[in-house]
Amino acid sequence: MTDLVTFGETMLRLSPPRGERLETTRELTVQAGGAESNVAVGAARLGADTRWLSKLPDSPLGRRIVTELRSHGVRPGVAWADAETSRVGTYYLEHGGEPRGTNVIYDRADAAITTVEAEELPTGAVEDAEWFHTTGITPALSAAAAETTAALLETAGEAGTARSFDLNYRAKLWDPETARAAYEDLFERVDTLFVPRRDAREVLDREGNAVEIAHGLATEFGFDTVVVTRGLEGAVALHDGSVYEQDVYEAETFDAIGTGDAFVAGFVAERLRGGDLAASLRWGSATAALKRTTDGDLAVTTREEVRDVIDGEGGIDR
Ligand code: KDG
Repeated sequence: MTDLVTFGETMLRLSPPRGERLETTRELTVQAGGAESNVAVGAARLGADTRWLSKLPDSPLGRRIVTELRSHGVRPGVAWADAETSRVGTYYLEHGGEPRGTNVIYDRADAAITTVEAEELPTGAVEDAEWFHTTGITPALSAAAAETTAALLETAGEAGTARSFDLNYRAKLWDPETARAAYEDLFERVDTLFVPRRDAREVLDREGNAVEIAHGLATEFGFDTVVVTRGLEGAVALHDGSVYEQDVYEAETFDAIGTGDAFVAGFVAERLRGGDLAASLRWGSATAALKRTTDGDLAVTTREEVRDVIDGEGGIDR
């Protein structure tokens, strides 16, 4: 049985060196990036047997993504599309620096995943997993991607596979009202919700502090667990009526993209090993801290490094 299956779009991330502008750079670093594959890589590196489902063109660019994810131990379950008529989504990332923010430009319209159907993904992948994870980015991509997300969550529920969903609201993909309606349609099929406090307030229209938000969402939609992330203020989780708080582990931030996915990866990996809520939050937070120290979307780390962060044992290893 697979430990974790994720589903979503993986793009090529193209970024100029730090301090250079997209307008003038001659150099772009190419890396794989996409919320659900970021989670898959993070969890695989922490020992979970992980599969990632997606749709890509059968082209050098599509295969480039698969090769990179596979190198981290993720098992791909890809519906291959015709290279002539489909494309890989890309995103450009221009690193910021005070006083200029980091800028993401998507070039992903009509990417292969926008035509995905549940039937073309490997049979039994979700039923054969202990945990299924996807995010609120996927239903924003197209009606077909939204339907497939709902179908996979439904199948997972019927099979007794635990289901998690990270809200991951992306303002460049849709507006808050449309997003909220789509999320609320999916919520009844979700066991564990990850939601940034800001999105809970601005997109889900929730009021109050993180604990109140978690209580409200759990009561209304019947989630088993709600994890509200609060950036540098840490995370709050509500599970079985108990509240758990987790601080952020200090980290020098080199690249913040993918921090939320690293948190989910650490949390789910530890849950799958039988860790309780408090331990899983520690793993999430420590994996997220390690992610921030490295370039790219992926949490390229190890169990030992995560344990060292939790035990407060950083420094020079020689
Ligand atoms: O969470 C990180 C993601 O935002 C990044 O990997 C790109 O999936 C991505 C998206 O759609 O923004």
